[in-house]
Amino acid sequence: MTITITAFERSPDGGRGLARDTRVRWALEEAGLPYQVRLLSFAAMKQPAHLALHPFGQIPTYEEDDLALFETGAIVLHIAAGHPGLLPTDTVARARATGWVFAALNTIEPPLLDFTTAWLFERGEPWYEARLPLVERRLRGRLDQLAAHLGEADWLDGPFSAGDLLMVSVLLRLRSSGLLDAYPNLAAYVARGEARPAYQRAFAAQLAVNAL
Ligand code: GTB
Repeated sequence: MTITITAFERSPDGGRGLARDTRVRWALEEAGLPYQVRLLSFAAMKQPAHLALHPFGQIPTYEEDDLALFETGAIVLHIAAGHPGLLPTDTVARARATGWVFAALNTIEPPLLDFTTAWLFERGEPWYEARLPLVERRLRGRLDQLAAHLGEADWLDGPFSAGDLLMVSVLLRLRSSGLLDAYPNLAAYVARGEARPAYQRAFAAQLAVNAL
């Protein structure tokens, strides 16, 4: 079985690991699966060959024999379903861990993206001063709840899972804002995720592309 994923030929973050191929690389590393990477320019991502794999012309995609997938959550869940280490085998525990995959992508990531988009890209807009506190308040509300749930635990629900992999990946995007400083347990949670050897390998692999 040959696995091929797609990634930016040149990531806008210069290799800080924030593009979503890092999440897929991390899952593959946790599962111990070798993979190849097809690097794409922004122009190539909008060409028919890539649109046939990803209808929205984005990265990452995942190809394995005759299966082609897009959407990071679906890709991570597919990897997790077939290999130990990312989802519990017990049916109930597995369902709960899957819930955290959706919580990361559906509950935490949207307000986080609203905040980071405003903070990074909308400073020049006439409504910026009014919008930033609004999106920050919404995000802090979710972070308060997430921090309360995590408490002093290492991971969100028992052992490390795909839900943690995606939650840590989502939270990592807050690093430059300093917002996580107010949540020591979430900051420590992110650091625990980053310290995993599989994350380190994934990060190094995407950095190697962008350091070229
Ligand atoms: N819902 C999809 C998924 O989860 O797979 C979203 C995929 C997505 O947003 N892909 C982005 C993309 O292809 C790259 S990851 N964008 C190009 C386009 O839409 O034309 C998002 C991303 C990009 C850059 C940074 N960065 O530089 O910090 C961080 C995250």
